[in-house]
Amino acid sequence: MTNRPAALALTLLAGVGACTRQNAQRAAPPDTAMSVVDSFRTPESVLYDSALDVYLVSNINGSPLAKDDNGFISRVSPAGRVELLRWIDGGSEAVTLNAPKGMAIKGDTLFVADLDELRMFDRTTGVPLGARAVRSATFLNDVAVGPDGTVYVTDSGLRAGTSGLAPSGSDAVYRFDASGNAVTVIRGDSLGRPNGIVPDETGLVVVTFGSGDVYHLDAAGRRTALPRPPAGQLDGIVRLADGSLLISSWEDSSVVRVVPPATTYTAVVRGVEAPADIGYDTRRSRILIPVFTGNRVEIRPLP
Ligand SMILES: [Ca+2]
Ligand SMILES: [Ca+2]
Repeated sequence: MTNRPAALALTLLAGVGACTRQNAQRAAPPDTAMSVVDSFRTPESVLYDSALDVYLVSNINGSPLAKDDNGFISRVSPAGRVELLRWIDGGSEAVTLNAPKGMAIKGDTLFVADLDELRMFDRTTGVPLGARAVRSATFLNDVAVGPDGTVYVTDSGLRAGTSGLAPSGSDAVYRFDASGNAVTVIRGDSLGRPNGIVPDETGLVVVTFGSGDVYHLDAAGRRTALPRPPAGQLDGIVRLADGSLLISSWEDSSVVRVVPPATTYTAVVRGVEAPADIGYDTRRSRILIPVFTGNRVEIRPLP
């Protein structure tokens, strides 16, 4: 492994729905579907930092449960170039990063969910800024920042089982108080393995991996069911400027869109396996899809 900016193999697709990749080294037109192919290692999340105009990719590297301190975060340019594969690197002495998943930015701080800790880094330099422990958590998954600055994190409630992941019973959504302590918003096995979250004016919208549900949570932890996508194993959620929601589903390898108050979901991306915590490039209207089992990031224009 290297810390040098990595060369990029860009593969252009003939079209959004095309399956045949054509070998091409030339730069992609901005609206052409493309995939960034490089040395990602179990990428879980892509976050667009709109101020720095860069894509950040969290790499679990190994088991999603292992405290192996080999996780890393990559910087990718909107042109599809991996600028720094191991920008923040668990392999370095100064950084602890085990199985990084969801990310969020507040001010100059990048927050990263990492099993039972919320890690903080300088958004620009990647320098570590400490961590906040969530003692009862087993599988912290997504991070979001509310309009009042409150930082939230989900625990998907998973642990190692005899054949893969098994429920740990720790399903929860936490917020952090002014002292940085985790405070339970809601906790319990009925949460359905909460995964991606996106804030709104009154709380959060949560998507679940276990039950395939979408629900709203208010600050007091009250749940309101929202329309369910046609398929489950939900991972990432993004809200667009028009209020519509993009949600990724492992079950049918898709990203779907709903425009509330409408309740019907429309597929905007199909045929991308294991689409984990999606991001959105607001400048170019692109969906950024970490392919969890494919060690790559797909960049697709919003149709
Ligand atoms: Ca790891
Ligand atoms: Ca996730």
